[in-house]
Amino acid sequence: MRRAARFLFALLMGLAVLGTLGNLVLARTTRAWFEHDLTLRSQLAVASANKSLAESWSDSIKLTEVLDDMTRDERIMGAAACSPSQRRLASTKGFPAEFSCQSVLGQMAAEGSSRSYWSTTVDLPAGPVHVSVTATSDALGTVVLVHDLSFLGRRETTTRNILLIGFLVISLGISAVTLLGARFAWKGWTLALRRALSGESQGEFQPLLRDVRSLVDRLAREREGEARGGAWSAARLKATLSQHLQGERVVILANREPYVHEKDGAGGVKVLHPASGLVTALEPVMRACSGVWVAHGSGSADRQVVDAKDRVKVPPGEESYSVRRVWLSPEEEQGYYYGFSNEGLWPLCHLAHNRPVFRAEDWSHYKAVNQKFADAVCEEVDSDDPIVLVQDYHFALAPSMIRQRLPRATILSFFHIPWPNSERFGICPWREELIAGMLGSSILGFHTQQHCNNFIDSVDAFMESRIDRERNAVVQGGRATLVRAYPISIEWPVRWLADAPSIAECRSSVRKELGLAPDALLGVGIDRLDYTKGIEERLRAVDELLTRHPEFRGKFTFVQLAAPSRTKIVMYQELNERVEKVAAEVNAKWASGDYRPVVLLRAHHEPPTVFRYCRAAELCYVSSLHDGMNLVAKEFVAAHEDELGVLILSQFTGAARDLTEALIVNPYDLHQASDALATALRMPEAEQRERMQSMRRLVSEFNVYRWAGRMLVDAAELRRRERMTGRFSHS
Ligand code: ADQ
Repeated sequence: MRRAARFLFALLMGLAVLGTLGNLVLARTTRAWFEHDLTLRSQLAVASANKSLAESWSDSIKLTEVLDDMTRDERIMGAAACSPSQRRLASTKGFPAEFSCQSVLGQMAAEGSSRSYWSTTVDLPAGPVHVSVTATSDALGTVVLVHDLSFLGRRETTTRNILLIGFLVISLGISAVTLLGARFAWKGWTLALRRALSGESQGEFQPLLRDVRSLVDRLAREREGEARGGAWSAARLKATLSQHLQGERVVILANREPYVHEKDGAGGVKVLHPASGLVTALEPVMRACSGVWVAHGSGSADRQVVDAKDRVKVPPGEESYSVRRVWLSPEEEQGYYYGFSNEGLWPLCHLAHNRPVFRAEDWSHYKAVNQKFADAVCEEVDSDDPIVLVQDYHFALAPSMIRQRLPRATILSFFHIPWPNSERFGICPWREELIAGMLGSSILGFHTQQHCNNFIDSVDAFMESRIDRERNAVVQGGRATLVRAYPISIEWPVRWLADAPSIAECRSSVRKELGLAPDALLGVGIDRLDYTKGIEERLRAVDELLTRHPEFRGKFTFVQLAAPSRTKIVMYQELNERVEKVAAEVNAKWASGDYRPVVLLRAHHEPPTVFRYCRAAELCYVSSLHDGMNLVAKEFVAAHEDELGVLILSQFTGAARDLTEALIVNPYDLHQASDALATALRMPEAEQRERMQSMRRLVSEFNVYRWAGRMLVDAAELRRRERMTGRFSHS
């Protein structure tokens, strides 16, 4: 209705402008016509009186009578007879005092007119007049006639009013017709669209409309969910699970276990939280969902604490779900984990310039271990259509293995690392088997759309299958695997921050611990010691900062927490040595007295310590050369409820797509990175606050519960559809 009113208003305005312009043109034209008419009339009047004029030309009284006769027409105000020498011979009473023979004929001469008649229009105080000069036929002189033009004004006003009314009537007519037409057309169009959206009509817009429909559905679902459930939280995830999946038990398959039991060396057992992004993200999800986490039992005391079925209840003291441990022989661990997963797939998927190593025996172990874990999953499920979350590149084959035993399972696989382009992926000798294994999934998730696209391109390049680009799905044997981007995140609020010391306490305790001055400027880096994380480049950027920005020498220290990782692999051992060497070089260059620019803490740290360091630091530099997401960046943001601190983030992390208020850098460009360090250290508090507020808003909203929730809701939707289309026979 508002749209129609706006349209009508615009139409009327348009017509009003048109009307005004038309009126102007018309007024000018009619005036020109009237003036031309008056000139002719004047000539006619003089011509018809020519004889009388000639007879009385020399007698002023008679001449005045003749002129009086000529001015009987009420529109002629007055007339005058002028001699060739511009003298007034006679004139009527009404001849305006403003004119004389001299003035009129003078003006005529000034305009260079040599014709037998001439006319002009003059505005007198009493109104406009038309003045015409006509020569008598026998060249006795000229007659000046002055016509009253005020009637012309009146006539123009009348004409304009009639015209305006006419225009208004026409405008209203046109508007009404247009509105009616538009209404019918809109009605028809919306009806057609509605029919198309509801799937009634077939046509070339169907694919596009299907996309629109699913987007609308999804947005509506999300909006409805947001409205009903508020922000994503553990409670909301739990509620979503029971609402959409009738509280079905979730089984997670991941190589790394969420709790590692280690011998403490004094006959006791300690529990560790592994330094792993996957665990950081999934553990809170499992707390919310309950169920079973199937993982490799890697801790030295893991066997001591499990029951007869290799299960242990966790989290310690707040038991809400089970960990099912699978044991691997050293050969299996070597071949499957260190070999194919971390010397083959890890460098294959990360652009960090390390060659993947593919060994046939590693591949055999990889297949066998995937089968072993798939079997363990099948033992843990409590129905024949369970929901299984398969995690990461260690288990590319498990989805199809699980599906073979449980054809009706809903299998959600998530790759925590990037997927390379098809050309790069093509160097893997077992590329077809890997893809076929992954296509056992119902939904296959990556952090970014780019990784999804790369995967679909790889399928396109190497597999016999149908790619349904409308749904972003791969169809094989009538079964579809949806390929979707689900950017991962951290829990919010972070459990470890609930009773963390204040930021001021963290600042002073960390500085004391590191032997730094209380007002020292502190930067932090927190990673597994992995060549994809760009730790060498990071320490070199610190060196560059001190070289190019001398004011920070003696004041700025960078502390690197580096958890040893995959230490059995030569590449990692070499990295370890290189990082130590770079740290020593930078320190040798810039250390003085108690001051050290780099503190390298090569150890695993429990989450409370990780967060204490995050809170103590002015800046955090994440310099990954390639990273699926990177959760440390989000943890640093979460740690700063004071809204201060600056995040410097590599453009090659998935996180850089979300956290755009970080200082985004190319970690290979040491000048740029060192300038970013300087910018961060000089950044005014107001700017820090602005950036941090915005990043905190994003991380709090797009937290890991949302990540899991969206995947599970998509899974529920898939199950509903499959039940409707008969793939599942029970209701
Ligand atoms: P990771 O490569 O492990 O994860 P990241 O996302 O940064 O990388 O997560 C590391 C986790 O380990 C963080 O929670 C961090 O606090 C912790 N951590 C790091 N160093 C530590 C240390 N020295 N001591 C103790 N804890 C430490 C993979 C992908 C990422 C992706 C995640 C989640 O490589 O790109 O973000 O999975 O999908």
